[in-house]
Amino acid sequence: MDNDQTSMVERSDDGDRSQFVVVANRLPVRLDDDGSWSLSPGGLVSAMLPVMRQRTGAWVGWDGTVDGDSERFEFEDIQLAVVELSAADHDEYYSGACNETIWPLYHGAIEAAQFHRETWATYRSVNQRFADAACAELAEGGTVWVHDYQLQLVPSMIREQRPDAKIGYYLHIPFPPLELLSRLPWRQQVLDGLLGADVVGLQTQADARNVLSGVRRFCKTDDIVFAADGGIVRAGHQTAVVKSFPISVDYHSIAAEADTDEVDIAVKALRAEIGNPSVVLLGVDRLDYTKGIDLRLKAVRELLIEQRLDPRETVLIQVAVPSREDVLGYEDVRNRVEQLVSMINGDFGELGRPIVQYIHKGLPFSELLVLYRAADVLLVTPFQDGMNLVAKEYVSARADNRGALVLSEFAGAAEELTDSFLVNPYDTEGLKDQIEAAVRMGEDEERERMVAMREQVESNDLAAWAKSFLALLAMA
Ligand code: GDG
Repeated sequence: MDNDQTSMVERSDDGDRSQFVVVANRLPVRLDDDGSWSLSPGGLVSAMLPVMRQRTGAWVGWDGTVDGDSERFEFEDIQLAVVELSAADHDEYYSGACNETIWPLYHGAIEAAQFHRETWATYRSVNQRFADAACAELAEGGTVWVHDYQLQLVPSMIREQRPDAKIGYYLHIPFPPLELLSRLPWRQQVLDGLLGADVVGLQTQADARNVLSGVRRFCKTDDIVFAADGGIVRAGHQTAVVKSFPISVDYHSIAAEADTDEVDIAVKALRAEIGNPSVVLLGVDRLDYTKGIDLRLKAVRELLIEQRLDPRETVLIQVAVPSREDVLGYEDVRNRVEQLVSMINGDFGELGRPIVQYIHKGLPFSELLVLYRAADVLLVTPFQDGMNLVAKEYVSARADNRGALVLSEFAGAAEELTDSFLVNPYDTEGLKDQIEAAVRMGEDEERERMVAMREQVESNDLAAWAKSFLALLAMA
């Protein structure tokens, strides 16, 4: 991580307050049943924890408990400041406004988005509490970095209280095009909320353009300048830079961790355990309807039916991490996925030898690395996805330059990983063709594609992402 950033992230003499504060819905840790804290899974934590480990500062967020009474505490030298949620906040802000309104709308409305004035009122009030907690942590003239779709109103709420602060905002999911954004009754509030930041970061250039189109259509501004990867908005005394910063992974640490004798031994043992098939396909996702898990199972099933994949030589490992089980749409996708798993195994498996090895739980990251190294083809087929870090982790882990990536055009990663097998996940025939092409390609092509993708991720890794965002924010 860049050393010249450290001056602005030192813990200050300003009482207990910090020069660098991250604000996200969730803290990087969760409370386990036995009362201990462990890392909470998901893309935002995977990305931000290494960034925080390189600096001193505070992280403001919810600890995952409802009606809890956690206080401020320290984890791996990070000051954690807890924002409490009541049962009503959880239902209305988290399950309701965040995950039944914004999440589906911003992911292309593949599930119907719900619009309820009551849940939106709670979204506002909870955002205000996060903003207040952030201001309480932030030292005079400090930098605050607000994250993700749960906290879109927080930048302007901080700006109101703390004109001295440098405020950054980063959205981890896609930002919708005008025709979808327009449906949101609170679209102007959201955009005004974001424009409280000095820098508004998005995953892709398309997302940055969508924000600017929304601002042009719905906000009062003095001036908007458009550039290739974003633009600048001026309104009154406030200037916001809106720009794409494709998020990434810690390439070198993943590459090193995946390239050891222990991992080699574990990979051989795993492949032997599943019957040494010639083709190992892999999916790793939160069990979310945006990820297209059902779609890839359907494609694999048809390839087996059409004898384009040999059931004696094919295994698909699907890790589906439980997620948001009480939110609308999640039980349905779980049912669809599990029905397809049963159909494939029932029709094509043998006793003791299922085709789909389905794991409905989170695994330690060290085990994910073994899966990444063991898989001939990774299937990443979301209908819509901000970036998809799993794709970049897989590429980083393949120090052997082997393996292939089937990647949805609608994942942010598709803007960068152009040597993958790109697919339109809505096109089942196209998806089947690309899976088959990835399975059948020769070794030279496999190496060529993997080397190119690894170079891409190596030169645009997580450190580069954080550095470029914070450098621009420092100039604000
Ligand atoms: C959001 C956006 C965007 C997964 N299973 C296990 C596990 N994981 C880790 C992976 C990866 C992360 O979770 C998943 O990240 P993704 O990017 O694939 O997806 P989301 O959780 O939806 O993340 C996404 C991201 O934010 C970052 O901006 O890319 O578009 O939706 O790091 O390794 N980790 C462990 N066990 C598991 O079983 N330990």
